[in-house]
Amino acid sequence: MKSSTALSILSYASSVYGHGYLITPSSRTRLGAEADLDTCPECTILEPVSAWPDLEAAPVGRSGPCGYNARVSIDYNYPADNWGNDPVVTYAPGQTIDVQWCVDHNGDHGGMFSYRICQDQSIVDKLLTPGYEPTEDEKQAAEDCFEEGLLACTDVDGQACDYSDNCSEGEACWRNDWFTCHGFEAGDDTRCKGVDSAEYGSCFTTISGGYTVSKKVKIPEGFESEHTLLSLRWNSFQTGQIYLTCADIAVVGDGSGGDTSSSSTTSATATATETATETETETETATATATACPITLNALVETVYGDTVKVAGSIDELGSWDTSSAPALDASGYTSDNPLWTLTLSPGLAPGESFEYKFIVVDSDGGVSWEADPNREYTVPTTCDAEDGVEVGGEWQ
Ligand SMILES: [Cu+2]
Repeated sequence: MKSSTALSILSYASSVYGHGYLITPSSRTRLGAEADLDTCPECTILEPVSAWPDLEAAPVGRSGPCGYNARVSIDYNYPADNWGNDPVVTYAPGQTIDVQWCVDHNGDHGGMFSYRICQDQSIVDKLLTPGYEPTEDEKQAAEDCFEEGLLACTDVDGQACDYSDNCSEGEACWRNDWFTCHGFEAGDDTRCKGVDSAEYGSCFTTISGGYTVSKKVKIPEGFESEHTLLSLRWNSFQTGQIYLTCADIAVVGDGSGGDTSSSSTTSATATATETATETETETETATATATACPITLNALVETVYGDTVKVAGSIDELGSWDTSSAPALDASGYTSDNPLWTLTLSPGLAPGESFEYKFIVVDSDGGVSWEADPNREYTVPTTCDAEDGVEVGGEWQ
């Protein structure tokens, strides 16, 4: 269905607050909010522009592929103290990953959205250089590259890819390689919040509380980068607004984070190869050690936005009980039904090695909550599949 109301609604666009931003992987904007520097992460808006029906028509201007938040005068297109200096997560080439953004209750403008990766490192590097403010031309060149690197909905096996209810066949928005929010006529489950139909407040916004919007995308096969960007572009249907946000990620042979439904044979092979290499170096010192065993630590714990779950334990890999050295688990598989935080130690630990550990929750102010006694204990089995490894942990205790 095509609606003719888009243009008339445009006139009150500036008075409609709300909107949205990328939360998984953790975007620069999210990090800005967590650092209390950005008091409205959902307000990084490119406006007023033509956002519909041609999704790629509007130039990005100063917003660039990572966004400019005029409300707090933050340009997210280059690193600052609290974002942009390191990848927040590592994926593997060809991996299917969970991605999620957060739409504000008062600013759910419907429309369509896409995730993109620019494979030209020299272009992305312009957005990765601390202190270097990219020009509008450089931002646009980057945006053009991101649009070329669309991570199509249709690239993920089994994922439903729909056309927008607010678009008619023949219009430029009639495409299902982008993701679509629901139309405006579907009762209460409308628009972007209708994608997940998650609970109110399932993610953090400052205006009136948010709803998650979750999808899967596939990292391109054969693409690797030690530091690159994943960018979200959401084109509003209701208003002349586009929302741009990006997250710093790495894409390398074995990955380590967001490991959902990783079915890529290349990544499995890469992991096995690296494990073998690592083992060779270990055997120089340890005699006749079998291959290292990858240990996946799973914690089922309900957290609030801004919390991080970490694992502290008796061995170096777990920070030797020092909470500031404890590695963080990854929440990219977290849902309200299955509040899973996970971390894989890879290549892993030596068979027979024993350790103790506890999960901890670190809140956004740095406060640490420990699991109850006793410590969890684990001994790595003497036989271990070097690819699958073992899983330990469980529900918060
Ligand atoms: Cu808005």
